[in-house]
Amino acid sequence: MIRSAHVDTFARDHLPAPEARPEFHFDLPELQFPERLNCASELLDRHVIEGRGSRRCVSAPGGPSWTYAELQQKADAIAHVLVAECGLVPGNRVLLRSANKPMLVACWFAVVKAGGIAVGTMPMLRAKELGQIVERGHVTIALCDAALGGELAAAAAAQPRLARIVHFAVGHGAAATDGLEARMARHAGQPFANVDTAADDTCLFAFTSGTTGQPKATMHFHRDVIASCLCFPPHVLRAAPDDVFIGSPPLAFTFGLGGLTVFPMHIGASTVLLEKAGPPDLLEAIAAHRATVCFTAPTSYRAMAAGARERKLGMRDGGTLRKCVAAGEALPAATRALWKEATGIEIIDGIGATEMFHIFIAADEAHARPGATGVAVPGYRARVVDEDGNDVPVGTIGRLAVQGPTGCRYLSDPRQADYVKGGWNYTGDAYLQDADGYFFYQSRTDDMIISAGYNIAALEVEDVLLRHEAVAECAVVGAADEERGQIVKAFVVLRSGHSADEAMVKELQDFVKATVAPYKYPRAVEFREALPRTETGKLQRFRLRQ
Ligand code: 3UK
Repeated sequence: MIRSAHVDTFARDHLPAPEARPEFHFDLPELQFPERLNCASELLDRHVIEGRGSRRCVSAPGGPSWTYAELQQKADAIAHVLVAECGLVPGNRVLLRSANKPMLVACWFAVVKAGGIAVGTMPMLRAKELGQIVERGHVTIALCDAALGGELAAAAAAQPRLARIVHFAVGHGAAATDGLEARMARHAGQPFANVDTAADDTCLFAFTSGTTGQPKATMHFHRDVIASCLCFPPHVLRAAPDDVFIGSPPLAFTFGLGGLTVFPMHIGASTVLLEKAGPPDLLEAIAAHRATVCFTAPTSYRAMAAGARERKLGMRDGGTLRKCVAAGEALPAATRALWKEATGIEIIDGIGATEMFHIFIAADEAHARPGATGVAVPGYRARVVDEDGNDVPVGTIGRLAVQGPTGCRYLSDPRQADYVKGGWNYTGDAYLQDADGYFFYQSRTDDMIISAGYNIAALEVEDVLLRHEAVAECAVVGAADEERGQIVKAFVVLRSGHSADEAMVKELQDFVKATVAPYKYPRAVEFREALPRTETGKLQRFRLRQ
């Protein structure tokens, strides 16, 4: 066994048992890793050593703009604070609490450099959820934006384990002398020697965004982070060092950590972090920062389309934007078409998962097919299988199973056995594969609607509804029905200027019947002001079903 650098062995002690782990594959020649690897050295220090220290690395509107060398200095100073003042030893968990901003990136690197385990948390979480994370992850130290200190303080009051909280962006006054920046100043200019971690030492816990309730902690190694950088980014995204990345997912979500920090930094590119990244903010920031690569959710592209056209954001129209990645939920063909019209850009759809760290099935611009997610990303393999794990015939709906250089490791959780079976990772998605090998998303395995014996994919009905001019957003679920078992029920958010009345219900039902097989039409339509979403932008269908 490889010698771990972890003095605190909590993570290693709570890995899934060997027989419960997925199989890992390192077939690509570039996926051969040395025994010792600290991913911060690869992503940050390497650029400074190789003479790229003066390149722009991370910036924020109205906030700082740091080069690689500057980020390294900040991260090194924070690493010294963690070790010398907070008593961190390798393997300790450090909770990070902040909106997306450069200081959060510096804190993440500090933890990883020091051999700690970074535990990202979504800014919207409250004391109760933060407490669960502290408890499950045995978290002892936190670095927290002062603006978000209240809920964490409340969590800490109930969790004596969390003994050290250091705040940043405290502002002036007495409290500031205790703040992270004042502490960093005491270590300014002292390089930090990264802890010589094993490639299979855990460097982060990512909590699943949980559309169903109880969060699970996934564990990722230093090696996993770099492996992810070597699959989707070079083979599908193909961004370049001059690209400027931007987007909306929180860095506590691996979609955001990859797309907005780890991927750009792996190639020496730069990233723009937004504290607020709703569609209007993101549009504005793309223009202001001349961003070229965007990572956000399908709904966000839909909401930005009109504005993107007006502002001429696409390269076709003289703007800078050239690559757009959508993930987190299925990309409706209607949204792909709308964005292409508005910007000239073919969206790169990709399915990823917290358990897998990042995207494992995708298609680049040249290979995109409406309605399909894509094919297995080089480095990964994917199959559609039945209940027993056998391949189903082409064109048949089944369960998606994947393997690659990354995979699911829940921190001591019996649900490991639900996600990993026979060495394969089961994402919980129903897919079909066509004769060309393309994977078509159908639904979560638990939200296929079965109505009077018909299998109806919610996504297909949503895609039709989204093509109606009155529909801003929609969600389709199965509602219990005595006669049919389930009926198709649509929750619809109308665009302004349309009235939520019986005539509209009829119009939308007729519209669906006229576009797809009539048995798929929503027998129930309910109008809403907004749809329930997680902080990662994922629709909470279970809340609509209740
Ligand atoms: C769904 C998609 C259809 C799917 C994620 C990119 O979403 C991410 O991670 P989560 O753990 O959720 C995983 C689940 O979300 N999903 C994600 N992308 C797609 N469904 N088409 C897609 N393109 O149900 C999957 O099992 O929150 C996405 C990168 C990193 C991530 N963590």
